[in-house]
Formats: sequence, structure tokens, C-alpha cells
Amino acid sequence: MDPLFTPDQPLPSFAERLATLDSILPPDDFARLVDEVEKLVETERSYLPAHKKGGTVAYETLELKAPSLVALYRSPGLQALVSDIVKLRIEPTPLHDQSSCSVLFYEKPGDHIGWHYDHNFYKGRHFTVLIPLINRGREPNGLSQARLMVRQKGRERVIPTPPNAMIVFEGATVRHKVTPIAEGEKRVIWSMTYCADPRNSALQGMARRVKDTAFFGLRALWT
Ligand SMILES: O=C(O)CCC(=O)C(=O)O
Ligand SMILES: [Fe+2]
Repeated sequence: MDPLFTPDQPLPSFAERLATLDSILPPDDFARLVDEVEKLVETERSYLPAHKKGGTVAYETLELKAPSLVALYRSPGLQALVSDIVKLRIEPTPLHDQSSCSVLFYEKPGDHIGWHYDHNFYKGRHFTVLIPLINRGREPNGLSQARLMVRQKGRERVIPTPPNAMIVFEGATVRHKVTPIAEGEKRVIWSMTYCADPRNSALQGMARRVKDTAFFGLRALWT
């Protein structure tokens, strides 16, 4: 699958280190992708401890079980689009970095992520790209109550995350969180990172592994 990444729409400004686009994939391609990921999340969920809030499917699992997702992450089309938005040539981050390409799912009441930065473990500037795959719930617009919020210059704002949107931001400088999801709601986010220079020092590599451990469990220390 090599769909045409978007859209006939002017590129948004990245002056605030955050930009959003809508309808990033053609509807048929998007529907196929959601289908593939939904099946995978069903299986992956069964390995999670019952008490664990939220869940992630890591890059290495996606490479085996969701090859079209991983192919899109590495596709020239998506890289070119992100490069054009951030006005820097960017590349995918390495396979051993669990944040490079992952799927986050929020489905139990209370699933959320607190305020954080996406730490940059690389030499070059580092960007987070989110493509919401599923977001449904009880809000008047049909979306879930789990909201992506950012805080910049002392100001908080909600960044809408409807399915098939794309949110690009510089996570090392833009503090963000996701508010708790409510009963019966579901939100599945495809999260990727790109970097202008994805080399890192040994020290940065160690820090990255410690961070992945908190997010993905002990296994990450051995990657
Ligand atoms: O679920 C979201 O909207 C944001 C997830 C997040 O913080 C990230 O992928 O860095
Ligand atoms: Fe984040």
C-alpha cells in the first residue's frame, strides 16, 4: 500500500511547534488500516495484566503483525509530508526505539497519560506524529472524552484528535497530556517519531532505554 498522503490542503504553519491536518489518508486505505490494527489490538490486549491502564503495541510487534502500518511510517510519502511541515529533512527513528512507531490504546475508564514531554534522545530535532485511528465516545461530536491537551507559554489548549487526522509536534518542547477516557469509549492512536539526525551518544541511548522501560516494561532494557 502506498497511498497518496494527503490532501489538497495548504500546509499548516509549524511556528508554534505543532500543526494539524485532517483526512490524511484516502478513506478506503484508512479503513483497511484501522481494521488491521483493531484485530492486532484485540490479540495484544490479552497479554496485558488486567490492572494495567491503557496499553501500547510496540514497534517490533507492529513490524511482525502490522506490516502496512510500519511500511507507511517508513514511506517516502509520509516522510516528505512531515519534512515539508517542519521545514527540516527528517528520518524515521531506529527500530530498537519503541516510540518510533507504536499504537496506543485507551479503552478502560480512566486510561490517560499525565503531563509529559517526549524526550529527545537524538542529535537532531525530534518530532512526534500522531494519527488517530479510532476515537469514539459520548461527546456531542461522537469523540471520546480523552482529550489531547498541550501547554505552551502558560496556556493550555485542546488539540482535537478525530480519526484520520495528523498531529505533528515537537514533543521535547511542547508539554502535553491525554485526559481520562470514560466508560464505554475507545481511542486508538498511531504514534510515530521522526528525527532530523537520529544518531545518538551512548549516554542518550541509555537514557532512552530507561524511559522505554517505564512505558513498555522491562523488556525494553534489552533492546
Ligand atoms: O494519545 C495521544 O494523543 C498522545 C500520546 C502521546 O503522548 C505520545 O504518543 O507521545
Ligand atoms: Fe507524548
